[in-house]
Amino acid sequence: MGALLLFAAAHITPAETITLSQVSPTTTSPNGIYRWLDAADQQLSAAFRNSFQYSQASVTVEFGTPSPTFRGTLTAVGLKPNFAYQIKLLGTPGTDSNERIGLAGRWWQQMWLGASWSAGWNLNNKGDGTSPNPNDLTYFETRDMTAAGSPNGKLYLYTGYLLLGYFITDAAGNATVPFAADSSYHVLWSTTQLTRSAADGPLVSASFDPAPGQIGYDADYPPRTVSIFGEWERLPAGGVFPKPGDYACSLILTEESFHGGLAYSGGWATTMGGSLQFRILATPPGDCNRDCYVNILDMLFVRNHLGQDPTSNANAKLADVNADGRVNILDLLAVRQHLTETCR
Ligand SMILES: [Ca+2]
Ligand SMILES: [Ca+2]
Repeated sequence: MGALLLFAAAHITPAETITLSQVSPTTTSPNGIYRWLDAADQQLSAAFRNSFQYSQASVTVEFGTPSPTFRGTLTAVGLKPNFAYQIKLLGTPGTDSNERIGLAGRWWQQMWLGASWSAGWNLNNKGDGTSPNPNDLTYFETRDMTAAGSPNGKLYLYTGYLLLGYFITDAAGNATVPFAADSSYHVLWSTTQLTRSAADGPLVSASFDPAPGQIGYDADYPPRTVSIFGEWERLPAGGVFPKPGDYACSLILTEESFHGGLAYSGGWATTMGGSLQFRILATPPGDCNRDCYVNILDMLFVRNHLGQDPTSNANAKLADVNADGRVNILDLLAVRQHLTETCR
């Protein structure tokens, strides 16, 4: 049976492309202050501060839909140079997509003050990484509380967002970044601030040597190599997938401010964004490699992770087909039960 199933056609995902445009810097930011330091905390020039506009940059996002994982490639030209950005999915409050995004990511909470919504804040208790996340419990406990006169009749306005990827631009402010909504991050850190733990996202490094005349600089700085990583929000990195379904939401780029207290450190300003629609397919039980087919490759996948702790890494979690906390022969049998099943 193996040979036939092994050569089942790969799942074909049509591609779509959107172009991002400048959006309000206060989106999921308490103050929306722009950052004018590169990823090594070196100051960009006054001339650049006075002339740069995100409306001058060009960012396109190509993504596949329908697909078992929302994934694609972001191509940016003319962002800030040597600069760290977050890639986020952003929900529209009150929609199903918003709730699914928040349940994979984070919650931005605004309170009705009688005449307007508060600027807002993040729910910030991610617990130990197991589900349910304490922030989700707060969301469920308070999302239906009412307030007379508020635009939605509710006391709180919840915006779900998912920090799913990150990158550093080159000296021209350009970047080409493959991304996948398979991880959930809290915020980014530089390795000069915090040591990356095994549970955090991958290191992204960049080397640059700014000098007068380069875009954004009028000072000569020494060569620097910067490494950043995403602090985990939900575990495991590489194994957090938004629920299947139809999504109507936005994809946004946020400046990473690294909790800086320096002049021009910024405040996680949102820069550019665009609305998009996509469908995340439900993978069948036993489709460990998430290619939409249950076949011999999934049996090999389980075999390669036998004995591993499903909480230790994303692949071991995917290999625990019956979700009993162990990867063993029962998972191989579970895959066999679902052989030939496909995505819905
Ligand atoms: Ca598969
Ligand atoms: Ca198992």
